[in-house]
Amino acid sequence: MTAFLIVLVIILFGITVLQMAKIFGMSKTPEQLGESSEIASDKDNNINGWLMLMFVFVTYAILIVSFWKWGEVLLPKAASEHGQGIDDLWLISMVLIFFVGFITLWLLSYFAFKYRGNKNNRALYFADNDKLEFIWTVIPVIVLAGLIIYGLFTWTDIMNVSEDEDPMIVELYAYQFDWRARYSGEDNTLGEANVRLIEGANQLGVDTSDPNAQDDIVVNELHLPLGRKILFKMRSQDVLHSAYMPHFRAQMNCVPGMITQFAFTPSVTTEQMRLDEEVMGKVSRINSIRRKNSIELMAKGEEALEPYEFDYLLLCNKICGTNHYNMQMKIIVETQEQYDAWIAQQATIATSLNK
Ligand SMILES: [Cu+2]
Repeated sequence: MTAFLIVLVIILFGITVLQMAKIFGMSKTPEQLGESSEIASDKDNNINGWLMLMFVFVTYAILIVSFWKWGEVLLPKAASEHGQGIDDLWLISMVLIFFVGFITLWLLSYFAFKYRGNKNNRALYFADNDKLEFIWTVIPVIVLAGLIIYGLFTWTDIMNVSEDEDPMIVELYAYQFDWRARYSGEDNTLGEANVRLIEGANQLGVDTSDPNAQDDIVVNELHLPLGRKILFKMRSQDVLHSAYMPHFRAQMNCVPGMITQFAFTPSVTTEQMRLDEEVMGKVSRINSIRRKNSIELMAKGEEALEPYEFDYLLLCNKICGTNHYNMQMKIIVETQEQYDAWIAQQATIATSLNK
């Protein structure tokens, strides 16, 4: 250890000496210095100036190409009532960011180019300008305050669930690495549950003696009736997960030991979404990739891929372990009648666990 420290001190001392030599060199007058390769010549300044200008155009070009080439992978229209609010907020923020970014990037690069070093130019001594500083402080303050206030209003609007809306209560249960949904049944009240009660078929640890739990229904495919407000109660069995339903613009963390919630009203059925032009375009692009891969697979004697059909998904958006990427559950939005017919066929806790 001592030897290491001594070596370290010697190295640091060497660096100090080198740095000091450099500083003394820089403090020499031009006459003492003569022509030195350490000092930028007008040729160097020209090259750097033009590079700065090219940088801004290359950045703009990359931006345009990215939008043109990958714009189609963005999410389709929102499938929930509050979704439009999120999309508007997103759009306004992005337009502002791109507008300001576009201008500031241009100013930065263009000024670096315009005022590139030149032996015949002298720098202007410019202390400050109160008016200019006032303008560039006040404008961002107003814009940011407006954005934040608008965002807060949108957030409270989405997160406040009033009793009169009479939301349907559904539990989303996350575990490594899958989801289960628990419908609260006729009474619209979930029975008590605790991970300590997990045993055998009682995968979610539902308290089977709780009267409220008797009509609860546990499923691995989420069906939602169109136009009905759903209040999701999230639980996690093991680690942090995040219930992410991108088409509904909804996301909430699932935290072990506590219940979090998020509510939304589905506004587009799965059938309707499949007929949406944008979604149909995505599906056909995905299927053309799958067809190409299928040809390769069949050449190797393997099975071809099934054609893809659009479905809403519940995904996990917290890196929760090795199979996180595949932690998903299908969501089907359907009419009230279709939903009623489906739920009537599902087994309640009373029939499946308390036989
Ligand atoms: Cu997860």
